[in-house]
Amino acid sequence: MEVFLAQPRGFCAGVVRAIEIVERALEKYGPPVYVRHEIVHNKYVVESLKKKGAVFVEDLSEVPPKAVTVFSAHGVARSVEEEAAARDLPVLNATCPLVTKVHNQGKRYISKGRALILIGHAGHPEVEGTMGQVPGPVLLVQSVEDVAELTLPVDTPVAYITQTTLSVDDTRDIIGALQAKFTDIQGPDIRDICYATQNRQSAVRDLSKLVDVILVVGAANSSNSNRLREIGTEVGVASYLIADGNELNPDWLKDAKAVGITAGASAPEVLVDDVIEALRRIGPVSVSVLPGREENIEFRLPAELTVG
Ligand code: 2E4
Ligand code: SF4
Repeated sequence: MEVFLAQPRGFCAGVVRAIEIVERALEKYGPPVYVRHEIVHNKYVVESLKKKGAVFVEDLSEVPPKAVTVFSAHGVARSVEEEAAARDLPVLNATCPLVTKVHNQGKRYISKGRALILIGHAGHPEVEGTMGQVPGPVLLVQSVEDVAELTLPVDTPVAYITQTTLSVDDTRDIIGALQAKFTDIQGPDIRDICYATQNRQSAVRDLSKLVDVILVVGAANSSNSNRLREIGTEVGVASYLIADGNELNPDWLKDAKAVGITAGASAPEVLVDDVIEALRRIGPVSVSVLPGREENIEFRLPAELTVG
């Protein structure tokens, strides 16, 4: 069986930074370090950090007084920041800088008096964070159908922002529907969707041309990983989202000569290796990495973790 690995795949700069913030906080302050929400959506990452002394909570009420607290890469609402400040908790903010950029764009549009539309998935922590960061009402749209249902007068000055991990194609359609509906609309170009999301989506498209089956390594609650699986399915290749090699079902590979593997932005490369090992237990495999786009983006750590 031939195995092709998509390029790029796996960790993005925001995930590398978020995990490093927790690791450095553990080194600098000693365990326990509290993390609000999974630092990134991956069980393996979370369990590894738990072993080093990180404690994961969903609500700040679970954090004891004075405990070092990290906000996850997905960002938080202002109410969460305010609660941490009111309790005087020492906070390290691991929100990806590209998520923060969206928050800032949203705040700018609201300050200019525009009605704000967020394109994103209801209930996702990044969406909850973004909606809770902008000082004003936010209309959430998830589909072209949702745009048709917006009841704002069409000449209302509006602006849109997006979740960072959306399908580039679906988002282009939703933006198109918004632009067709509203006469005074502003928002970022589609190319402003996070670089890592775009690169992984175009890499899985390239991969799909060569393979009979696509395995996406990533967690079920990872938005960007789900989008990669969807793209595979949309172009007609049987595609499965799996956490690791244990979830590989040999039946999927019965007629497959070539298998493609990619990984979501929150999935570590050891899990890709684990899937390749699981394939080897089924039969001999030869692995090649596709040529793809090189990424050399790095984000700076918070200052308190780089000095002393
Ligand atoms: C923050 C923003 O948002 P998603 O569910 O894809 O998060 P995940 O933790 O899987 O990936 C990292 C990440 C975090 C991506 N964008
Ligand atoms: Fe940041 Fe993009 Fe990675 Fe999300 S996928 S953490 S926005 S770099």
